[in-house]
Amino acid sequence: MQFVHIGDNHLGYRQYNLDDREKDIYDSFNECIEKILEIRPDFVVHSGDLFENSRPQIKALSTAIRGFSRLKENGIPVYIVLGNHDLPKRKFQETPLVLLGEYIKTFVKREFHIHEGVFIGGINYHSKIGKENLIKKLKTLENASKEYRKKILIMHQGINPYVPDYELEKSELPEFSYYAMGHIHNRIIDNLENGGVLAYSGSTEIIRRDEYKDYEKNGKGFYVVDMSGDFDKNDVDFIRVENINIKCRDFFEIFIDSEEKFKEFINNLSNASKPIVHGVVKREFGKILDVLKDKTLWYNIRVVDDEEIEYDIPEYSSIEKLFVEYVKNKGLDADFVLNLHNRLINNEGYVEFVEEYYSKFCTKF
Ligand SMILES: [Mn+2]
Repeated sequence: MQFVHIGDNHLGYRQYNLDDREKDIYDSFNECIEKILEIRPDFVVHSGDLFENSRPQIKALSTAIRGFSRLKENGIPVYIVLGNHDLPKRKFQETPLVLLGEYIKTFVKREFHIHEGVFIGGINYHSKIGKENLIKKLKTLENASKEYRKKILIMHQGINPYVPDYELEKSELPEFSYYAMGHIHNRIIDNLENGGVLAYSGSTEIIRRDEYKDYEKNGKGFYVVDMSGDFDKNDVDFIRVENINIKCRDFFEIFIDSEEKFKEFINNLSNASKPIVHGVVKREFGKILDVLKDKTLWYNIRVVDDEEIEYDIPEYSSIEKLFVEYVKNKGLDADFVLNLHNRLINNEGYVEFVEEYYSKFCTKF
């Protein structure tokens, strides 16, 4: 028995407000669908954030519909949960997944599905405020899955210790054979003490610039999970997870303070695919901007004078960690503050986000 684990496609996302980046995101999704059709798995589990937001563009919708209908034509069912991005922000809204109803199996009206003897449980995204409900659902799935040997749990959550900001502890997870996780965009595979395999398949394109490092190291795409065999308790070690990789847009982080580095960078810029370039350049190499105009899709360069040269590019992940710690020390909800901050700088859905947050405290809002 073999299945595909995919998630975090963020269809509709427009990085730097560029048409090309919106298209990159669709292309990477389509490439994944092609590869899944070649592999012909028994089914697909999708761990959420199919869409960038709960009111996706028509192009995002039609891309999803086309992709999933092709899987259906080929007899490959898709089991999918909602991520924080595709979850509706208002009470009476419907999720965009209702338009895909024909092609997918969700966990909106039921907690689990059985696919040829395999238990597939799914839980839509829960924010920290919904923690109690999340734990209750885990308990329900734990009880319902007791009699099954092969059991998959699909979730879209941050888990401690994989991210600094999380909703769930690793120790709070009930026993499953495979945890198909979404939310963290880097790839993570962890063999748990209970014998299960916990895996984040990562995003299918570079949604945030700091994901490029993981893309270089671990690739992006999806997993093919092999759970063949009898699968009595001693067998769970034999879950095999294989990376299937696709090509994403290149992101370069540059620091140019010598003729050598300047030449090396210029030579490496290929004409074929235009990268995105961030970085710092010493003023005497400012002419690099003319090259970047033609040869990159987008760039953001800081030109510095000699006395500023000590500039060190800190890792985004550690800045985020520091920020979360700072906010937590102030006694604030770090999840809310971080999320609001991101929405404000990206100018997306912050009014709805705040309304949703407060509606949880004031029922008459
Ligand atoms: Mn995501």
